[in-house]
Amino acid sequence: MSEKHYRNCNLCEAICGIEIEHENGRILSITGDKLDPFSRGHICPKALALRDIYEDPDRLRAPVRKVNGEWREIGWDEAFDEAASRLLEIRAKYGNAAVAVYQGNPSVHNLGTMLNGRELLKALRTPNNFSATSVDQLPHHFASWAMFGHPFLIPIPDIDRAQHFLILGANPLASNGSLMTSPDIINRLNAIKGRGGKIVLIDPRKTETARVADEHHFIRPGTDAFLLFAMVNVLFTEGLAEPGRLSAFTDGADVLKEVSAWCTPEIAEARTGIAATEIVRLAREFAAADAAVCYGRIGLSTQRFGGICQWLINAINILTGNFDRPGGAMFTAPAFDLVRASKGEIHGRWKSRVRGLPEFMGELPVAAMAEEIMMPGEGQVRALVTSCGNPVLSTPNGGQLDKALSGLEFMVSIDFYINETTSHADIILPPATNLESSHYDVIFNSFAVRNTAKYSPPLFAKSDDARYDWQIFQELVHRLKGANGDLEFEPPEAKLGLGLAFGKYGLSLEKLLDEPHGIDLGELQPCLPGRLLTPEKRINLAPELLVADLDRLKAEMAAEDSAEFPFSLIGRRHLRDCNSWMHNFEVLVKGPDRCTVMINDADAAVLGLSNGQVVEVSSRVGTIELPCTVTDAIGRGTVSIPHGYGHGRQGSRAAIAGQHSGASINDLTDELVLDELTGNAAFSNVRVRISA
Ligand SMILES: Nc1nc2c(c(=O)[nH]1)N[C@H]1C(S)=C(S)[C@@H](COP(=O)(O)OP(=O)(O)OC[C@H]3O[C@@H](n4cnc5c(=O)[nH]c(N)nc54)[C@H](O)[C@@H]3O)O[C@H]1N2
Ligand SMILES: Nc1nc2c(c(=O)[nH]1)N[C@H]1C(S)=C(S)[C@@H](COP(=O)(O)OP(=O)(O)OC[C@H]3O[C@@H](n4cnc5c(=O)[nH]c(N)nc54)[C@H](O)[C@@H]3O)O[C@H]1N2
Ligand code: SF4
Ligand SMILES: [Mo]
Repeated sequence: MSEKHYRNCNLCEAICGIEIEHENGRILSITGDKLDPFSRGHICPKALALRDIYEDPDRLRAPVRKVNGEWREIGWDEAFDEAASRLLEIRAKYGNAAVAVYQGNPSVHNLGTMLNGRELLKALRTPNNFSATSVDQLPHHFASWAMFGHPFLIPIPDIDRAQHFLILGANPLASNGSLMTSPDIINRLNAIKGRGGKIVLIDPRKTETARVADEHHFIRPGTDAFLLFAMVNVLFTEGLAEPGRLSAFTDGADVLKEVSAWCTPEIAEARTGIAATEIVRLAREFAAADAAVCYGRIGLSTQRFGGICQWLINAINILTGNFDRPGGAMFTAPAFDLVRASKGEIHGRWKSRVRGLPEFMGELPVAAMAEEIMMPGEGQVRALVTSCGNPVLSTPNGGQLDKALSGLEFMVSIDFYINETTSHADIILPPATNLESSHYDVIFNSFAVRNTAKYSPPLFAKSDDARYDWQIFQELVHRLKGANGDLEFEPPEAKLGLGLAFGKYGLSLEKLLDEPHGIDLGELQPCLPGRLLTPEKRINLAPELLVADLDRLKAEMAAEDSAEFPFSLIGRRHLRDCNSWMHNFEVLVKGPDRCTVMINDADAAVLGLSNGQVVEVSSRVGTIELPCTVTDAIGRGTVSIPHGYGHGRQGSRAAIAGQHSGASINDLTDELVLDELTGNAAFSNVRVRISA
């Protein structure tokens, strides 16, 4: 007799509820859980790959150690002992800075690494702490910290009640939504239109999301800060800045008015390519809508002015009174709340050794990781611990990092794949898969368009000689601390249970276990000024650090187009990709080659390129070759390449991914070009040349 198991898919931020039918340890089917109050039965094709990950013969099931370039399976104790003793030895010889850490994206999709990952950082005491945050959402954290007093107080678009949705640099129809956990996004967007609302999209490419939008505007990559400033300018000059009840606890409107005066719609037109009259209309329509919300994601946070962009998006929502109200930008009230007390000063407490880039939230920008490994001198990184990541494919100038990693004295990776990064490790510690682990989404419930809660026990018991991520962390910490005696494991449920009990809804694991489809906790609720964590519980519309960054933006106005690299490169996501690590499953990679460079048909004609032709793309940093897709769905002068490909490198071990290797966009992206304020990588508007 087959049985049914319910859980959340943890592959992307949408946290869809899934129903898994299984019998005798075999998965028969994976479908959407119609009774999940949040996702209502929706899933995407990636959910099916949960089975493929579990069954994948290329997935590591036991620790491996590299001996003369060959991988050999070893026992767990030997692996832990060796990893910890090598790290301690290197730290004793060169100091704390010599051991660096990189934590990748799946860390935040994993209950164990989320609740137990910090202990490893504490035990290592290193200033060289890196993560995927600085190639992703760092500007959101920065703006939230500066304006609301906590990096995790990120406003979420209340799209279920919005009447006007202005989207910049996000493609939720491919990504399924980000910092806007919203399963079944297509129906949620269609519902906006169904109730007479409007969706406006600003994107250098006419994306999948453009198909559901009422309006799409091409924009020159990297210029959104000008557009947003001009919109703020229009709101002030036309008397549309009316924060309403927010005024009672908002400071800095005068300063913002003053510092936005220079950026007229005409100035913004010259930079963005969007007509001044259209910019004025965008601002007026936004202000006039019943409930409007402005939202900007990866395309905005991974550009040179990512911090300014996220600041101004918040400002536009606040100035028009569309903040902390239904249908606007709102804070969540998750059952397990990450936002409790103010974190105080979390910026610039230390700097990176080589380039002097500032720390934020205890991390340094990952764009500096390779140079910290390569540059000799005191404080040089000699050893690296990675978990859940593949920075060789996912961080700027990955080619340089690839070389840097081979110069390390020691590297240990916590990962179940030998990928382009972990192939450099001396030891790999593979955790059990998600289906063998329990799950509660502490992160994405904090960024969701609705408050819900769900706990899922493991589908299958892990084998006795497998380890969970959190056990791997605890084994390493135990040894790094030189603790005596046997290790007593503390499962993440301990912290989870406490957090739920102290949370707003007083939930418990027992209550959640009774509700396998999840519990609906309702729509987002207004909560200000109470939830603010700034010293006086007031919103700061004009934080000094952000205002000061304006000089850098103004200097940009004088910037000339590069004759050597005339094209502007941006990224893209496809529904069946998941960053760098889901290319080893036939269900997801079948069909036409997706790793192509998209180019506008008029540009292709000038260069004499035909669809499918292999072209060379070069930047200051490197050159790659890949086929081109000629299309009118991308603006002139802009080209687009997806990230996460480039599996042809030596050493990685994933048979199917190897047959769909593609090329890595991050062999072109530049580690020296970043948002200097926040330290986030600037993947949008990388200057490139295209040749046949
Ligand atoms: N040019 C360009 N580059 C980009 C982006 C872009 O838009 N353009 N996007 C950036 C963004 S937003 C992100 S988040 C990063 C992602 O970049 P990374 O976080 O560095 O890489 P991933 O591709 O997510 O790699 C995930 C690795 O984690 C492993 N893994 C999966 N689940 C688990 C688990 O439960 N436990 C453990 N221990 N390991 C696991 C997988 O096997 C895989 O090896 O890429 C960034 N890079
Ligand atoms: N299928 C799939 N889903 C995913 C992922 C995946 O790899 N595959 N990754 C997950 C992760 S880690 C993340 S962080 C989220 C990201 O979620 P999204 O932010 O929705 O990601 P993208 O689909 O890359 O959309 C970014 C959009 O920004 C546009 N853009 C690029 N540069 C600019 C610019 O300068 N200005 C403007 N206005 N737009 C610009 C691009 O054309 C693109 O359409 O997706 C998550 N979901
Ligand atoms: S959208 Fe797809 S990958 Fe994301 S949680 Fe849902 S089923 Fe999983
Ligand atoms: Mo991401």
